[in-house]
Amino acid sequence: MNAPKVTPERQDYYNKIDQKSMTPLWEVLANLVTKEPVSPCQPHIWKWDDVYPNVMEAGSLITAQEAERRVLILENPGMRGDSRITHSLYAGLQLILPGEIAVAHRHTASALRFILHGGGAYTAVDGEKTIMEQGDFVVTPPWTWHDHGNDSDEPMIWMDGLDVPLVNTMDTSFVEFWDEDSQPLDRPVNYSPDHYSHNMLPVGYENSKPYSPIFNYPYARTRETLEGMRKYEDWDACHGLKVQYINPVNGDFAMPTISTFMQLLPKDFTTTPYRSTDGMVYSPVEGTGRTIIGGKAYEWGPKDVFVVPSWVPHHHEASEDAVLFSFSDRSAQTKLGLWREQRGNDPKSEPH
Ligand code: 1HN
Repeated sequence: MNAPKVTPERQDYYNKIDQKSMTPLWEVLANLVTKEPVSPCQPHIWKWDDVYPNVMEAGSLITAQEAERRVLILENPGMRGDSRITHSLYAGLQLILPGEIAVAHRHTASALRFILHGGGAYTAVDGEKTIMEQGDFVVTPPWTWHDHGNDSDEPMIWMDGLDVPLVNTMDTSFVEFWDEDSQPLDRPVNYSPDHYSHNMLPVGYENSKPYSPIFNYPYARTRETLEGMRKYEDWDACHGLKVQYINPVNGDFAMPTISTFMQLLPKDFTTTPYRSTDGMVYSPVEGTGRTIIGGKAYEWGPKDVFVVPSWVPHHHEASEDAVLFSFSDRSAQTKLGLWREQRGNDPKSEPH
């Protein structure tokens, strides 16, 4: 549908109502309600070898304490200045050097950490500490106190993923700071995994919270899961072998707004084209390959980060056995009844 013709009388009328903070819907309707998603998000890859020296250089310019969080934002080239990697999500690379701490605070935004480099630093979440290793997926749910510290002897770098743009769209941002640098711990390390990560729950356990009681999903167990499942070779044409991280209490995603996944693609596997309404941020953990996004190839390897925008057809080609972590806002989209996907490139195939 084209917008109706703008006659001089109509223009005069538009100018008049403009003074009263009104505007005609028929002039903007086609841009407002589009036939399919139109995103300012662009496909992009940040190569580890390229970004790593810049992240390390920040370590000599500012302390974690002074910065509050020493992070380089991965800013989508289509939305420079907006602090976002997709339209709804934020991502950044955080550096914490040996002996440093990142002070305790809490906010309504949900956060994930995906550990890229180094090991042995900790995150404390609402009174419990977890030690983080490469490939671990760590959750900081909305409004939980969290601080980080590095008691190891090596720098640690992880990817932060947050729903800040989504939270800000809804004008629901709050932040609070703990009086001291670190929060007190009232449960021992491993309390949560010992209680909730073995397909069992204490009798009478109730979780009224909209997020998982587990806040570290260690890579060793994720990898073991994928390795167990690969024996059956029941590869999904679009995803190879892709699993989602869940809240063990109700099977939902680990957080209310952000979904996280891990995926195994065997050597020489080429997936069938696919698209979904959730723009997806990937970070390969093992192996090399390429992803063809909207017709252009993006070559990836371990610790790179790349982004596939909403509704852009893409497929993966693994050169070696590859393991890819990914996250998106699917958890929010499914709850709101918005999420759609389309498998294959048959134009007659209806999205569902
Ligand atoms: C935050 O709280 C952290 O806790 C990292 O490590 C990145 C980006 C935006 C807003 C809050 C953290 C963040 C953040």
